[in-house]
Amino acid sequence: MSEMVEVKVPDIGDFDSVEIIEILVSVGDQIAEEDSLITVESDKASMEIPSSHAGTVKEIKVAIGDSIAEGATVVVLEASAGAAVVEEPKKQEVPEEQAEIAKVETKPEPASVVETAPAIRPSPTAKIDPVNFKNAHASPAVRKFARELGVDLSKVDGSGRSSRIVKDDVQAFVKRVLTTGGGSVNGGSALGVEPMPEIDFSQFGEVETVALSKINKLTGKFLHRNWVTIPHITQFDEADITSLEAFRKQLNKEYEREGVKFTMLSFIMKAVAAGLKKYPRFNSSLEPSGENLILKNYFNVGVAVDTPDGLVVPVIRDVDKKSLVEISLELREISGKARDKKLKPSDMQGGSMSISSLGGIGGTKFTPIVNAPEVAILGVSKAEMKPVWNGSEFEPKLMCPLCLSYDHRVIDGADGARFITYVSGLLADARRLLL
Ligand code: CAO
Repeated sequence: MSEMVEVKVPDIGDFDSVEIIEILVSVGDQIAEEDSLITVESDKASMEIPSSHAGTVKEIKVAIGDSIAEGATVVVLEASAGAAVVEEPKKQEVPEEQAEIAKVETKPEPASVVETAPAIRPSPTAKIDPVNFKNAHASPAVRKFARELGVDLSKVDGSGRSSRIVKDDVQAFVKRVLTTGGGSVNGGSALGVEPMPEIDFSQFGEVETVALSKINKLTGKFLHRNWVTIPHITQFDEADITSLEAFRKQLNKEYEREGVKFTMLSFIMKAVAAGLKKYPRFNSSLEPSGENLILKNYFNVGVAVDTPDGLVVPVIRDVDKKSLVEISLELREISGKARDKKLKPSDMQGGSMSISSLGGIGGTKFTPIVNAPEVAILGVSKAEMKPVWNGSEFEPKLMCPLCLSYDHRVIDGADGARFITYVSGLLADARRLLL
């Protein structure tokens, strides 16, 4: 007759208690002796607690976040017939991070961790950076799983506690790569480029290491993805905003007492919303399968805001329906929220197209990166007085540089030129913005 066995935490070395960060089995699972049950983490290392018996999991006695010590019951098993019932748990060595990686391999690891990956290897040139892989926040079981699939864990976003990478994250990453045709499950190495060398810059002079902010790291990943996966074109133009600037100044005087300040950006947002109405492909997203285009009937404009922690892009909704006063007030409110770190994730979702305005800072032109899943972004640089030929003489005009980057899979060059010409035409004749 089968017997119920309580599997307990073995001797875990120097630790009084360790925290459970992952539960690797479910009630009803059939497990073999030595199969991992949970992952625990100390301040030095993470390790898996194996089962002392084979059998069926009947009850799980612990939860993620529990602190447990030697002798605590982890699961209750119905031991398989004939399985030896061992009363004393086996001693579990606490591995260092390096040892932990080696331990999960079934055969000795060669110099580069990538060489053991057998399953999905879409690119023969694909390489996993062993240092980044080692530093990823994931349990040994997840590392093993990732290595089997050839996934570079440093490219995977973790959804577990403290951004820990769990098995589902690895599966979602592989699925995404396969459906978007990203080429390689270990990211940009499908491009066949060499990894960046690690250089000790202190050999050249004094240096300081500064941690990137969370926003820096997140935007860095998204921008990198968008830069390498979207075929970008940037189309330039200059809008004559001479009369618009005069109108803006007049409005600012009129609305001073009401506390409303109009910047050029509010007008540009209105012009972009009008451009999206006229050229609906600019207000779309490409399905990840590449089969369909999703056209949107809302006109929400994202605005890149420079904050001390990095770049964020809050979205102002229904710009087509809002007045310039409403847009100006909302722009001030949302950029203030961005700088005070008060934006919610939903404030940054649902954009039709984004605007990145560096007009208040300077520079003549730049090539903004499309904020996917949007398909276009308008860059705005600093307006300058320039002599413009009117057919008989040069006239001084305030010219505002516009830089339209778009996804060439969705938008043809001719439409890119039409869109930017339309937007700069609207800005040149402010009355048309009211239409
Ligand atoms: N040409 C000339 N002057 C301009 C201008 C332009 N295109 N755009 C703005 N200005 C002026 C404004 O009128 C204002 O001057 P006054 O005070 O005399 O009226 C001044 O520059 C400062 O404007 P602002 O930058 O504070 O306000 P804004 O509405 O133009 O922009 C915001 C708001 C949030 C977009 C901006 O503050 C910001 O963060 N910009 C940086 C965005 C960024 O980092 N983009 C790069 C992303 S990488 O693609």
